[in-house]
Amino acid sequence: MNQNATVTLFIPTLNEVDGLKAIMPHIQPGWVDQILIADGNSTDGTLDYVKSCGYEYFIQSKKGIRHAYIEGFPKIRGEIVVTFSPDGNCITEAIPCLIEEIRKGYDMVIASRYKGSAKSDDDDLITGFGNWMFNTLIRLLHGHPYTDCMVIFRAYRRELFYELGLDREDSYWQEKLFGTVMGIEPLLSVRAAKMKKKITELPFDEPSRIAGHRKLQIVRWGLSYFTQMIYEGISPKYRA
Ligand SMILES: Nc1nc2c(ncn2[C@@H]2O[C@H](COP(=O)(O)OP(=O)(O)OP(=O)(O)O)[C@@H](O)[C@H]2O)c(=O)[nH]1
Ligand SMILES: [Mg+2]
Repeated sequence: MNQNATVTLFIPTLNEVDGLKAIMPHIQPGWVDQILIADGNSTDGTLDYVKSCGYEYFIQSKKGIRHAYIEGFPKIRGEIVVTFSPDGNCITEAIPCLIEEIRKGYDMVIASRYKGSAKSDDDDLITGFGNWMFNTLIRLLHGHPYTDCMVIFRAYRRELFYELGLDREDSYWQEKLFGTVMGIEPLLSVRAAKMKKKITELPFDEPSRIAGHRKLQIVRWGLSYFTQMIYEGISPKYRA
């Protein structure tokens, strides 16, 4: 990846107007080449705010967080994508640091809430344990020592999304067993590890959510991701 590689900041939103208002002014326009808001049909004024700021946006047609990505990726013009949650969980100053690592040649860099002295004020015992368990599974099954395989805040080469088959419906069959729609980050992490991609993590704290509501479905997602991790452990696909 060259020094001039272009960057898209990809921001999924679902009823996140208060977070957006607080966080977006801290993002310096010069950091990225495109800001793309992927909205999941918000009803709290998120879109009014997005439009008033003139941000590029689209409204996803299928429900569920991963469809924001699958429908959004063809609209991403940057060669590097930074995925960002505008709910107060992601420290904006980390954005240029993540981009710099990809420009150095990494395929993916994660803003880890658990590397070194970094800490999360947002995770609770259950989500913290889930993250630790999935990191441990990936380390045991594929040898990659993630400290934070679940977090949304990360940067990667845009093409990695396609190279790892994250755009494919059949990559997420586990969700049907549990009646939900999964996110993409755990699969991105595990397949990047299986494919021996060049991955790094930088320590960044995760402050608490500043407003709005958590959309995470702990039980359904936990079960879906667990099934997905075990399946990826035995599947020969997407393995270097
Ligand atoms: N477009 C879209 N965005 C979503 C959807 N669900 C959540 N989001 C947004 O994605 C970002 C991350 O949300 P989640 O991964 O659900 O995390 P959270 O609700 O903040 O939960 P925690 O961070 O674990 O407390 C937030 O900006 C949400 O508004 C969805 O279905 N579609
Ligand atoms: Mg959050």
